[in-house]
Amino acid sequence: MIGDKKVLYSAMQATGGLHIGNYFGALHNWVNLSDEYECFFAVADLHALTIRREPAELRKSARDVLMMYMAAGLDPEKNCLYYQSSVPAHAELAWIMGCFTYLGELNRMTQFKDKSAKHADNINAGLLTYPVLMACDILLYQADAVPVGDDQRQHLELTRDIAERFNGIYGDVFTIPEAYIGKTGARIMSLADPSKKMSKSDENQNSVVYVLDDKDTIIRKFKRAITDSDTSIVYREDKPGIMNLMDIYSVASGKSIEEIEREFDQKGYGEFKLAVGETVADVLAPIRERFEQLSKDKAYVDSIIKNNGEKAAYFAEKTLRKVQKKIGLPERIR
Ligand code: ATP
Ligand code: LTN
Repeated sequence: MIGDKKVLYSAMQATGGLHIGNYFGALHNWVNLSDEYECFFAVADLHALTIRREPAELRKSARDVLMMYMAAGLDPEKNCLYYQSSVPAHAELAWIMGCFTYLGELNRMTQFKDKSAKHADNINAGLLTYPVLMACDILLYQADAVPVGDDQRQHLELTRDIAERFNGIYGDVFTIPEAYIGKTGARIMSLADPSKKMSKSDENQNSVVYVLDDKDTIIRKFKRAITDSDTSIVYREDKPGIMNLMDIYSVASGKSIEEIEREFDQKGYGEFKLAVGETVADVLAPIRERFEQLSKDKAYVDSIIKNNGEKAAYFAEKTLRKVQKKIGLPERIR
């Protein structure tokens, strides 16, 4: 708790532009929850290092993600929007908590297995210890709730296990966090292959709709989305492409799946895809506009990065000191 509010924490990696999976699966929920909680939203730039990056590109991605948080409606005066790398406590606690995490646990993580297969030439230790750093992000702020997409569920379970293990030895040091996973939009699939999640790193860029894509591009991508040889718009397991489009339409329009089935009864895929494209484009247009305005205001964004980085560090340091004391490390000299 901070004051009388529960704490909410989440982050996104600084890897390229955000797509509608990131937006509808995560960011959109953050905005809806932000009044209720004391919120910390980080740009996970240390996590982004697990994949080799051009320095200029990493710098740009990190800033773009932070501006996207603001453009999507998170007020930086009320929510702590900051760079993970601005707060050294993340990396320090990660070393300590790594000593409370088993190799077997890390080896089991599906994201580790997927990313190792994808980047077989660079299976670095960071890729394996990634969930430990993520756990520390969350635990440093004593977070109660962590809104993420479905793919992060396993990492959240590991976070709880590590925290409970630590608390079991040293007493109640950490709050045990709960994952918050939205009902719709938690798993947006690729438009080219509905068996895979939509991902920035997908080679086929037509399968990914970015928050900053313009209206024509968005509509074109939806028109090309893979469906099936049937014609009816119904939500059924054997129609994964249509299910995905219905999920996207539902979360973008606020309509239920039943309402959508009724709306498109007797109508064809062409009409449906156009409606999905237009609705998504309309939701994203104001975000794009605000993003463009923020891109021009360098001094303002710089001041947010600095002030919020300091605010985050204040809370994170408190937890880190407590942990150091509990485990028997000496008092810090500075
Ligand atoms: P990549 O696509 O390169 O694997 P990513 O987009 O999964 O990266 P992050 O930027 O770290 O990685 O994800 C940020 C948030 O977006 C997380 O909460 C994650 O669960 C959510 N998310 C990512 N992809 C999707 C998706 N396809 N559907 C729903 N939520 C998603
Ligand atoms: N691994 C997460 C990003 C992330 C995160 C976090 C999410 C890093 N630290 C802390 C929630 C809480 C991902 O979405 N790929």
